[in-house]
Amino acid sequence: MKITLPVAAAKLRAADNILITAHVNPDGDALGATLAMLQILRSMGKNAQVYIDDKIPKNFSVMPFAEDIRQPREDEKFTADLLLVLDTSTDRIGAVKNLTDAPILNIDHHITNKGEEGDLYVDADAAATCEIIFNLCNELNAEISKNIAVCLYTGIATDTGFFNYSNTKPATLRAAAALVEFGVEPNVISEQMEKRTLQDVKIMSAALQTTKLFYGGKVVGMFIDEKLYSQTETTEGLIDLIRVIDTAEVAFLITEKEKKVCRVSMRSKGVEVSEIARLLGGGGHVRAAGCTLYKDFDEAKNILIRAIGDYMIENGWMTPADFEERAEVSISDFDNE
Ligand SMILES: [Mn+2]
Repeated sequence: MKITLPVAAAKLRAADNILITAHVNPDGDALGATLAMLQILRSMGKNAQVYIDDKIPKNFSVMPFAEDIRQPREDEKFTADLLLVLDTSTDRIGAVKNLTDAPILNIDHHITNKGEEGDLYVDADAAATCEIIFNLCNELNAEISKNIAVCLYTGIATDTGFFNYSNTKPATLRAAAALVEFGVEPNVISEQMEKRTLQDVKIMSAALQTTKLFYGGKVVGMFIDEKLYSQTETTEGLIDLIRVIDTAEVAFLITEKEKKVCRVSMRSKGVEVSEIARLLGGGGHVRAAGCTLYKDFDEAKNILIRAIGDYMIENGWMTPADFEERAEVSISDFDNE
């Protein structure tokens, strides 16, 4: 059921033991929101704990209280009277589901979240879940410490591509400005998030070599197979290297995380990739979305490219001539020019 922000705040006030979680494959917004809520709820005298069913990418492990995040063990239980699910619908929290049967409070900014389970506060105009949590602080009369501000700023900055994407609204920048007044140093956060090992920079180069154009260049894709994935610390930011290609309306990154588990990220300049992701069992935002295909890598690639093409032709984003032009052009084809 959909609820308002004041009702969400009342539910948090009424609970004493709160389990906080976010989606698997956590990003800066998921971690910023959970770690900010951990501090806010503890400052209100609550017993709060963050569980995430995944490992925490190295760049985010510098966030305040990141060391407090637990990964659920098999058969583990957590006594809670509220399960707070942030930055995702309730079906992407992995084994955290098994930790408790507590009622669910879901706070999210994904347009595809329909609130199938528990109480949902969703604001699809918010650039990040962290922007919603910033507003929730007002509802809760919670003081924003520097550590809380750092978490919230990191989430807003990473979900907006450091205030580059179309989800950056006046309210987003006002929230960010307030967080800087609470002590955030934007350059420090940028440096932490941009940091890469030499190995990862080399992986970027290898990943770029896999780039291919489809449908007359309207779609561009990058392909990380299991071998390449096993050498990389993070695939964060890889899609940004190709979404800038001038002809591309849609950019995608497909990563074979293990056999028959292929993670897809999509970005667009306007095409509703949230719809394409939804058709493939995922979700997200209009211009940034993703899904997981439980297929062999080659089959997953074909399904994805076909689904993007079908959606774009049905919705007027490409002509039949573009669609016919399935010939792939690869960056490596230009190597010896
Ligand atoms: Mn988010």
